[in-house]
Amino acid sequence: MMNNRVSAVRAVLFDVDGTLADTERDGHRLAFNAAFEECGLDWQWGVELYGELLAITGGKERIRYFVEHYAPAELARSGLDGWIAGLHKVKTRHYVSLLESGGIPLRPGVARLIRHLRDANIKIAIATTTTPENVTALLKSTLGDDSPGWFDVIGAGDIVPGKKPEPDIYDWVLERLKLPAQECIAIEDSENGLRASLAAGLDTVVTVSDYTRLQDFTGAKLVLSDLGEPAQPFTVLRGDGLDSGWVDANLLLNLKS
Ligand code: XBP
Ligand code: MG
Repeated sequence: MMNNRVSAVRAVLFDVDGTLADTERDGHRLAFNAAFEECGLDWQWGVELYGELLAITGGKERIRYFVEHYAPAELARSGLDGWIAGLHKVKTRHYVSLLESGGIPLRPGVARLIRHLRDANIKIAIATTTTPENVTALLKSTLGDDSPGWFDVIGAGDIVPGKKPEPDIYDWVLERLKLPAQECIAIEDSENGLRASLAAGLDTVVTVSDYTRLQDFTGAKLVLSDLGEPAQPFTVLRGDGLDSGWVDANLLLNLKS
């Protein structure tokens, strides 16, 4: 049998929502609701409904799905796409200000792994469906003002035609990294994200979040509770955690065997 083992991991591609931070339930959801209120809509996305709506990636796409299924009278609006885009802009303003107030911390192990990869000269990149301003605001509010510059490539939002589970954003980032997928690893939290990373040819580690833990992670190299810290080791949900308690360059390289 051919040995596909690579001698190095050259880049780690991070998803954002659910992976870097638990942003959905108490971040994006609240920002959507604040935007609805500001725009005079009586819509309220509860925790459970939002879990259902998360199957649709992209905030504008999610609003459209909601209109189609829960508020179809709005479909008669002229310029529906523009109206949704305007509503989503208001949502982004609320979300960014929530982040700027320090509202959402990084998940366990995220800051440690990012710093460790930089020290190990392994490139880091972002591949997300969310709006670019959201990524910058999250990174700045948690890792400091210069942290967006630590990333070799940040791929976000509408720069590609197909959102996850399409592989487009991962393909876009890999192209800019100028690296083959075999030399990289993706870190994801959701089934849609995993489908996207696998379709781009990336070995993927999944760290589950509250909304995603029951999803189908077939094809992931490793499914973990989180990235782990020496003082707070991860739990392995699927795969071989190599008796380690936290994700580091060594563990990622071992996944390549
Ligand atoms: C998650 C998403 C996004 C966010 C909301 O992206 O699907 O749509 O829920 O952000 P990922 P926007 O897991 O790829 O980071 O409203 O800006 O789309
Ligand atoms: Mg995600």
